[in-house]
Amino acid sequence: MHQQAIDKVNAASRHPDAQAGFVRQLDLRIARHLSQLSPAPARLAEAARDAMSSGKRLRPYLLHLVAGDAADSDAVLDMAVALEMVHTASLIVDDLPAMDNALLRRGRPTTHARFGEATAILTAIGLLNHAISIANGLEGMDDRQRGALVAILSGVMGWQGLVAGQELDLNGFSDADDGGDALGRITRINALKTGALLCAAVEAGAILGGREDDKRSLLRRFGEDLGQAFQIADDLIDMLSDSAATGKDCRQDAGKETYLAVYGADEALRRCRALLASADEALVGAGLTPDPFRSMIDAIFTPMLDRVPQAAPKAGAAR
Ligand code: GRG
Repeated sequence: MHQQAIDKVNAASRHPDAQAGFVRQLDLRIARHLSQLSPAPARLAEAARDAMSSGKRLRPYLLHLVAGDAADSDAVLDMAVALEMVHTASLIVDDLPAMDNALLRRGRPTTHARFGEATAILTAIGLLNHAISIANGLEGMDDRQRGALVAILSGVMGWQGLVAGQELDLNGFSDADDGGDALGRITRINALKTGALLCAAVEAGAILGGREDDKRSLLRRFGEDLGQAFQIADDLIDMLSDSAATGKDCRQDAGKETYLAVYGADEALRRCRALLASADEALVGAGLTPDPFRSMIDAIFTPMLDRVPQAAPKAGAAR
């Protein structure tokens, strides 16, 4: 029933060869980690495997690229699995009836639709826990580096990351939160719910790849700009595309204060391109070879923006 949607999502991802090779390796590593869940109940393990079985793998690939010389190390692959587990847990929770109440994700029934709400919640908690234990067990580094990677993962899940972004996205800012004007509020929510995990991937890659400290702030700007651009593109397809094309429920943002809702589609597209140009500039400034990042960004953004039924500019046109 959902095969058509899966095929469309996979085709739309258009992984360039290098990215496809990494994703194959990553999927094997994910399968290895999820085959070691015993004595977890079989149904819970099946739900975890089902939830983790697809996706564009953007955060793992970012980590791999930023890690440079260490890109193919065991530590990078394991940390990539941990990041994807956190991301997948956040999608499972986001889809729950108490949140977006979505039935389709990654071209498949959402975890609660297939396994029930209770198992979906337990699967998400299990994945978060597993991610931390992977980071705790990383080999080939000193305790300080391992501690920093654990701190990145636990930080991005919590009060300063996904949990905070989701609360503000669903329930808005209270007077005590001081969200500022509409642009300030939108930027903050997007930074927390989307940018934080992309920044976590970039920062973890910088640690694992031994990138110099003086490059870190430019790399952070790269992650932040990419996160803002990604959320605007996601909002565009949520509003203007459909679930047959995206593999997930659309119109989830109706009534929310998004960049698209406040400024309109043309301005959202312009802003998305400007952010991608700024991200590219930061990457070059940080001294990283930009070509594989550009291929990745084109592969992710062009199909997203192409789904917008307007004269959507190509992602690369910003450079
Ligand atoms: C359980 C850690 C945890 C947090 C709970 C639910 C929640 C708080 C946060 C979710 C925030 C959220 C869903 C942000 C949207 C991020 C986003 C644009 C996701 C889509 O990412 P893609 O397109 O998805 O990379 P795939 O499926 O390709 O991996």
